[in-house]
Amino acid sequence: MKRRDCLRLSAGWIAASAAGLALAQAPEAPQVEVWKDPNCGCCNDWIRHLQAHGFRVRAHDVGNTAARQWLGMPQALGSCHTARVGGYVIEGHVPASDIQRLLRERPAALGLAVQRMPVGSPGMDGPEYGGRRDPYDVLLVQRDGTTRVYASYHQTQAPTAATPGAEPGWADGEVRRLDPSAGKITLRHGEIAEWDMPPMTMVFQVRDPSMLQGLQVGMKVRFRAQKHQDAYVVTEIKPAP
Ligand SMILES: [Cu+2]
Repeated sequence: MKRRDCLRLSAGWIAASAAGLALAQAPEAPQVEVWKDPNCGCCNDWIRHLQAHGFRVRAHDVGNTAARQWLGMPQALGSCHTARVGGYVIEGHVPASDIQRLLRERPAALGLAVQRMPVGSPGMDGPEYGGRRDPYDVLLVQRDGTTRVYASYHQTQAPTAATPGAEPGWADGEVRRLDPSAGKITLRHGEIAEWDMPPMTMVFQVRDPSMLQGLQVGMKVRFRAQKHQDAYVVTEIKPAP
């Protein structure tokens, strides 16, 4: 329901249901202060995304229009939540990895913004959206309101691996471990461009344990996966041709 609230918020900024929120994280992690509507489900999902990436979050459930204004973020770049971390202002569903990069590189800027609420951005992703991923940009915003593109996501349906004969949307991998009782598979995979993920071996959930039937360790496979709140779920898998 939370995500549907989001869509309602985007249509008319109408609040729907309340959602709880865990705030405890490791004390050494950077703290993010977030201003948002108490009923914003996708704001809470974005906060969980930040927490999963090691940020501590302190939320103010007072709406974000006033905060956006006094923090100097242009209203035209507005989204459902406004945040402050390490002296920078963050507007909207900015990926945690871009905030980490911002804090590492520390450019002269006001902060980062993702305008409106693109489906497929962190907190606006997952099965509730049917795996839809709209293109969006993360903008680096200067104090005078000018912007430049800091990162782009989902701009093309580019092949996910540089392997000859690669299929758009499919990643190449090799089965390293099968765990049907837990519904998990460990895959060594090639680059997954749409997640900006280098080749690595990682554990995936599978949509349905029956998908693991017929697979063997060492087998080369092609698979599709979806990101759902920082977990990766394999939705389709087949032997590589
Ligand atoms: Cu939102």
